[in-house]
Amino acid sequence: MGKVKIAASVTPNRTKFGPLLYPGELPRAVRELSEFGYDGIELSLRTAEDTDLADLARQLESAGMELLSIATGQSCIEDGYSLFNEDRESRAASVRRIRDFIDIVGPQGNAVILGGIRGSLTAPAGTRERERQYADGCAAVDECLEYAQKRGAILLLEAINRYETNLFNTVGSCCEFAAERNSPHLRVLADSFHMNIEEVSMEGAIEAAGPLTGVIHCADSNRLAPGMGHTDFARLLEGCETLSGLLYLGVEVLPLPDSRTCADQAITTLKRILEQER
Ligand code: LER
Ligand code: MN
Repeated sequence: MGKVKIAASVTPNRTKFGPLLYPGELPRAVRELSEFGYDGIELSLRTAEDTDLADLARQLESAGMELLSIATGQSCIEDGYSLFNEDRESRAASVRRIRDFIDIVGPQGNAVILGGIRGSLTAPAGTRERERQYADGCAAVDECLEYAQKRGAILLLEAINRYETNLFNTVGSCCEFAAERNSPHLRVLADSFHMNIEEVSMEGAIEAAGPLTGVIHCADSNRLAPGMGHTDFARLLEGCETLSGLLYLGVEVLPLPDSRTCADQAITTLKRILEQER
């Protein structure tokens, strides 16, 4: 594969979800990220109406950047919608949101992330209700996948740590789910912040996922920009250029001390590592 792309997670919204750069300042995000050499953005949205997407496309084009994916967790955080919700209407609303996002990125073959929008299993463990809830959730994900296949988008199932959800905590569990579907439209998102909590070996998890690895979210151990904590990114990203399914490396970090400092620090760290690998 060619050069590995680098994207930053941004949002037009002032959302409760913390690890996003330039919240509420999209035009500034595009300007500054292109100045630092980012290839694109991962756009975190609550709904498809959150921002003027035609205007954003124009800004990105003139900055030489791409909309590489849409992140979807705000539907759960802000509205309480989730794909594995026991409530049928909540599941249906989640699927509608995902379909809207697929319509935006599908024509370019780009991605929609299934992260926090999965929700959690809430029915008591070991009961028929719990089994039913899991099956209904899987059916909702499959509905999204079927639509992604039709429209050309890629779905990314993200491994998220146990303190946020009880579903798909490890990269391996996401791979298992994806392997059962065996679709080129479903890949796995490996986030270093979550892997640091859940995996025996972070680089081992990525190596085992191999071509199923669609995106790696790069946040340091403290969820700050790579280089601001103690995660060994050189080790984590060794060989990432050979991952045939890798769409980009994502910078999904807390904007501390501020977005500009993080954006600069993250890409400087990641580019230094990628260049050393060549
Ligand atoms: C989203 O990419 C993420 O990493 C999660 O923390 C969302 O719950
Ligand atoms: Mn993430």
